[in-house]
Order: sequence, then C-alpha cells, then structure tokens
Amino acid sequence: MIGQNVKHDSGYGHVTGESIFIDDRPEVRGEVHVGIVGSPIACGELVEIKAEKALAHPDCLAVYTAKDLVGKKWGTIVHDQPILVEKKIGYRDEAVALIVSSKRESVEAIKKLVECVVVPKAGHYTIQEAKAAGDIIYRAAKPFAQGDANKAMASAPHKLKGTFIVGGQEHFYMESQAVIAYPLEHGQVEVHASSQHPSETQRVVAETLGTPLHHVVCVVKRMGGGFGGKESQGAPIAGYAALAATRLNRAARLVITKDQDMMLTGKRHPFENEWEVGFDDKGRILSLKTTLQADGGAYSDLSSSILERAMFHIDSAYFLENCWIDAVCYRTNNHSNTAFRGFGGPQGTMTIESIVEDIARHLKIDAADVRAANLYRGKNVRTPYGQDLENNMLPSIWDKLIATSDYRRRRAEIEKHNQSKTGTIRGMSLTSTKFGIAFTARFLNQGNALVNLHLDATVQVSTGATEMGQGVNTKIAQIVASALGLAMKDVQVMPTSTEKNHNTSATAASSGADINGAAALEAANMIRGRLCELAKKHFAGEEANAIKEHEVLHGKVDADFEFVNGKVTQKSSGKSIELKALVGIAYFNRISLGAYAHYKTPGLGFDKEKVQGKAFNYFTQGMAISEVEIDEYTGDMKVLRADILMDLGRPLNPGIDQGQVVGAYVQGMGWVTTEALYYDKDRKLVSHSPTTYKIPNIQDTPRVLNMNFIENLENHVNVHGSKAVGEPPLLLGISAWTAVKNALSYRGKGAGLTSPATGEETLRELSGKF
Ligand code: MTE
Ligand code: LUZ
Ligand code: MOS
Repeated sequence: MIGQNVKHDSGYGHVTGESIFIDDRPEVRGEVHVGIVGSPIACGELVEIKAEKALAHPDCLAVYTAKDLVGKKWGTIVHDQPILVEKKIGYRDEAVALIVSSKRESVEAIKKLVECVVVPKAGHYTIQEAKAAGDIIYRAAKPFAQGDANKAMASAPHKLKGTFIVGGQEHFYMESQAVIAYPLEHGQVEVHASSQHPSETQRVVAETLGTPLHHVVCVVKRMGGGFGGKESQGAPIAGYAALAATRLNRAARLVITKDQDMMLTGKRHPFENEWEVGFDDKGRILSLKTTLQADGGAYSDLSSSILERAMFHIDSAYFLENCWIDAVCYRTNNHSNTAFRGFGGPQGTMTIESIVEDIARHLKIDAADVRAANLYRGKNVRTPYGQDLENNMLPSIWDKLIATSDYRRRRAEIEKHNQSKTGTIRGMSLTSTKFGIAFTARFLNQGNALVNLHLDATVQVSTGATEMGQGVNTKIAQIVASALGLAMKDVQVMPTSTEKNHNTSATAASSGADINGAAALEAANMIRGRLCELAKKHFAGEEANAIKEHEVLHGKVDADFEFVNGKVTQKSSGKSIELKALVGIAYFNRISLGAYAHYKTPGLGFDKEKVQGKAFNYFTQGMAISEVEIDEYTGDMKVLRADILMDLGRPLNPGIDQGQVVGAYVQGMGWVTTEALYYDKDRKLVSHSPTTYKIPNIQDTPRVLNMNFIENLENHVNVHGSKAVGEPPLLLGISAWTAVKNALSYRGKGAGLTSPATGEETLRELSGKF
C-alpha cells in the first residue's frame, strides 16, 4: 500500500460533483444568511454605522457591529486584528458590520443599505511609505550571520548590489471562505468550516462569543483549496456565522463571493529585498548581505513566521560561507497578508536566484554553472543558521537534470535563435528548492490521531489533518491500511473535528501527512500490538475467556505476526486467522479496538537567541529548468518547456505527489509571470475577479513538461521514509521568471526586472519606456 499509486479518495467525487463542500450542505429549517459589510475607505476612523435602512428591508433580521462581539480581536500569533472594526480602519474592504437575511438573494441588497460614517486619513500603502513612517509589524530578533560578511565583501574581486522586488499573490482557491454554524443547546455551537485550522477556528469562535472551548465544535470535511489562505483567515469568518447562529438560534450560512473574498482576505506578502553580493571570477559567492523587507498589511497575522521562513530560505541551494541576513516586516494599510504555499520561502529563494542571474550576466558565464559552483556539497553543507544538510541530494539532482534536460545542446540552440531576427527571444534557467520541513515555531510540530477498528474489520480514522485537495486523507488511509493489513476500501478517513482531535496545528508547513500520518501509524500500531498479543495466546490454544485484558492492552507490534489481505499470520507457526475473526475474539474478551496517539516531531531545537540549531526535521529538495520565448513587440511570453526533478525520499503515493509537484510549479509560475494585483487610487483592489486577475490556464502551462523523482532510499527520517511535497515545488516556478530574465540578458536588458514579469513589465524592460 505504501508507495503505491492509490487513487485520491475524492477523485471520483470531484469529477462527478458528488463531493460535498460547505455550500453543498442542504439548507435546514429556519436557516439564515450572513453578509459582511466592507469598509469604504482604507485608512481612517469609523464614526458610526447607520443600520436603520438595512433593518427596514423586509428580509433583514439583524445588523451586528463590534458592539455585539464579546471578544473584539483575534490573531494567530498576536491578537491585534479586529474581528469587526471598532474605530480604527486598517484597510479598504475590511469587515465593519454583519447583516443577516432570511433570504440569500437579498444579502447583497441589504449590505448596500448599511451606511458607514467614516473620517478618512492618509495611510501608507507601500513598503517604502511604511518604512519612511517607521511603521513596523515585526523585525527579526537577530540577523542570521555566518563567517565575516563585511571582510569577505571588502576583499571580493566582483561586487553587485540592488533591490529585488516581488509582488503578492491571491490564493484563488476555488471555494471561497465559507461556513455554516448550527446552534445547539445552551449557547453551544457546531461550526462547519472551510478551514485549514479547525482548532484555531474553534478558538476564535469561542472568543467571539465569550464561550468556553468545550461549547464549540469545528468540523471540516474538506476544502475546495486552501493554499495557506485558510490557515488563519477562515477563523473570524466562522466567528461571524457563529454570532448570528447563537443570537438568532437559527443555523447561519456565510459563503462569501469570489470578488469579496479577494478584496477582504490577505495574500502572499510582497517583498523588496536590498542586497549586496561579492563573488570571484567563477561566480562563487564570497559574501552576501541582505535586508528582506515585507509588506505585512494592516495586522500581524502570521507575518513574523513568514518573515523568518524567508530568512531561512535566502540560501536556496547555495552555500553561503559569509553572509548577513536581516529582515523587517512593515505595516501598511493593505489587506493583512498571510500564509501562502511556501510561506515566505519563495520570496527568500527568489532573491538569491535573481542575484545568481545577475552574477552570471556580469561574468558572461552560464547561470547554471554559477549555481553548480555554489551548490551545497561535500563539507560545505552548513546553512546560515547552523543546521547541517544531511542526505544532501542537490549535486546529484543538478547532474541528472542537466543531462536529462539536454541543457547544453538547448543552450546552444537558444543562443543561435537569439542571434536570428525572428522577433522573439528565448531564455532558459535552472533554479532550486531546498525547503525546510517543520513549523519553525517548535510547539506547532505535534498532532494526534484516533483509530477505531469496527467488528467487521473496517476502520474509521480521524486526525487533525484537513483535506484541501492535497491528498492527505488518501495518504493517511494508506498508512493505516498497511499497518492493519486492510484494503483501502476498508479504511475511511473521517471529517476532521475538534471533538475527536483537539489542540491541533493548522494543516500547513507541508507537514500534514508527516505529523498526522505518524500519529495515525502509532494509533494503528497500538491496536496491532494488542492483536499480536491476542493472536499469540489464541494460537497457543488459550481459551477465549481466560485471556486477561491487561495482558494484551499494551501488547507491542511483534515482527512474528504479519497483517496482510485481512489475515493475521504467525510466521513461526504458520498459523493464520481472519482479522475479522480475531477482532471478534478481542471484543468478546473486552479488549479495546480503538486507539488514540499523540505525535511530536523529534529532535527539533532552534535557538532563537543564538539563531543557530535544528530548525527543520529535514529538507525536501529539487530543481527545475524552464525555457521561455518572448515576443519582442508585445512582451507576450510562453513557457516552452519545463523539466523538474524532485527528491521526495520514498514517496507515500507517487501519483498524488506528481500532481502536487506539477500543480505547485504552475502556481509558482503564475505568481512570477502573470498574477498582478492592481489597486485604484482609493485602494480598492481592481483585480478582484478572474477577468482581471490572471492565473495560469491550460494554455499557459509549459508546452512540454517533464517531471521525475530522483531515487533516494537513504532517507529514513520521516514516516515510511517519505518527504513532504506540498509547498517545496512551488519555488520551482521561479525558474520561469529567471528564464525571462535570462532571455532579456541577450538584449542587454533585464537587470532591473521585477516580479511578476507580466507582458507589460517585460516590454517595459525591453523598450526602456513606460
Ligand atoms: N494542494 C491542493 N490541491 N490544494 C491546496 O490547497 N495547499 C498547499 C499544499 N498543496 C494545497 C495543496 C499548502 S499551502 C500546503 S501547506 C500543503 O498542501 C498542506 O497539506 P499537506 O501538509 O498535507 O501537504
Ligand atoms: N505556518 C506556520 C506555516 O505557522 N509556521 C510555519 O513555519 C509554516 N511554514 C509553512 C507554511 N505555514
Ligand atoms: Mo501552507 S502556506 O503551509 O498552508
């Protein structure tokens, strides 16, 4: 079962439409609909909310403001974000009030009838404006430093410096933020949410209502995509529905429109990173000094952790003997930026990948060779934060990918093409990902699982992991099925619920299957251990009612017993019994057939004071080579070919992982090539729908896309030797942007290219106009 291409458990349901998302839940009697009223200004004060006209609407049941909330603020790390604006407005379209309608079709009309009396103030909207005002959300506790960056810079034969600018990104999950809250007895509430983080949703609901945690249950069946956008920001939205449900004692549904979702919720953080690099004639980086600067938006959200992950990934796959890395996150009057696949890692990695292109241009050598010269290898495996790379696959990945992609021949062809006057230029670039797996906040690296083995030898398993399309349920089912020797059809992963699995972390940091899979394995093995002990007694002819429960309960998994195809076999005696029959004997003897296990990732220890230590459990590594063609007259760009090679250890499910790698590459490519966020002069997001915000479609994907895994049987760190896959390959989409930069270099342009390299941006670089 492990390592097999088992079908995604929602594969059929997603295609046929049978999969149930929040808004597919049938309406219950008396159900009401909640709408969120957004702020008409980006910065200033809310003086008054006039609700009379809205309340006069025949379908309007209530209008709620901050006064109706018991807890006023939320925040995953810092409690600084108003659940509804009290006075100070932080950004345009921020939630200021809620309306409740008896009819769904009246929600938008009622929202328009709520009048907000506001006093606008001048805000700041860019990193530079916030910097000038000194408005900071978080500054790195201490810079990362290795070697002597100043001394090495002073003596370096070549030096370059600049500012690398990269834009934000809208998550564009298909299912908008959505929740239905069901009132129970005595103010208790059950919330069904589209959330990556049921425990946080439970907390924010409880705080909003002023209710203890044991009166709130949060259930998550699945999400229609999350990508980090539902790690924190789903929680206050659940609070809104819960408020209406408990106040009116009616089920309350809140499903926001795509347009409102895009305007209301935060995005990937834009960065402007100042850098200075010193290097030798071969392109070896002798010193790197950089200050990363992020736009956190109006509130803290997860910004401090995101900034740190950017620092942790500034090295990409390259050894930085001498470096100095500082970082600041600024506060602006933009939507509060949040987790997005990669979590700051892409913005860090992209900076050095861009710098490498600049070094190559300066020395007139191939950037892939500059990368090879700087790659972690041999003894040079120490990261800027003092964690050594173990089981380093990077040199083999580089060698293999250069060969299988036919890099040298294609480079020669590109050079020839660019000398001909066809009106198109081509470029090609290799970039790397070396993504640290673990939450950087150590306490988050824990999870729990509940496994229930039923009398017909089928299993229900519940963990804190949430399914958002990434296939975590399928992987957990594979792990449990293999532990108990069952077929996939006999294992059902249940909806995630805080009632079964509490104090869980978000399904995030790519570690959903790592943490919850390991917990599920432990729980399944507890049951397997009992069954081994029981089988031993049974095969030895002990009478059923003579078996003592306590002798069996803490039984250990015994290698003498094999669990395969619904049968339990003792290898030494050759005796065998149907699992179902053994389960019956266990029940008859009052032996527990359920197990709950807690798992914590071992060995983590990063010292924040010394900025040294083991921040990550291991690294998922890979490289991609993208080739692009640009129309010199329009700036239009196509990715002609991409070759991707990933190290996923021993993948739990190569088919699902292939989907993750390709999906992440395309999502990363979209971020750096077409997805631009535009705001009007009043800071309204103009690109708030698929007609104005350009995510990749099938036509934009590489014409040729080769994806492979490198064999790595040496990885023993994680569950069954697998490696996390969710976020790491997103960083490989960066190669499409560096390929554009490389193409422009053939015309002596592109040094100042910013991201995304949209047609406009590319044409501006090429023509020097606009
Ligand atoms: N894949 C799909 N189809 N949909 C998603 O929302 N989210 C990504 C990644 N892959 C996502 C996805 C993000 S941001 C993370 S952190 C991981 O999945 C989370 O799941 P995992 O830890 O189980 O890999
Ligand atoms: N969330 C978080 C994350 O809280 N901490 C992390 O380190 C992280 N990394 C990636 C994605 N989400
Ligand atoms: Mo993913 S950004 O860790 O939800």
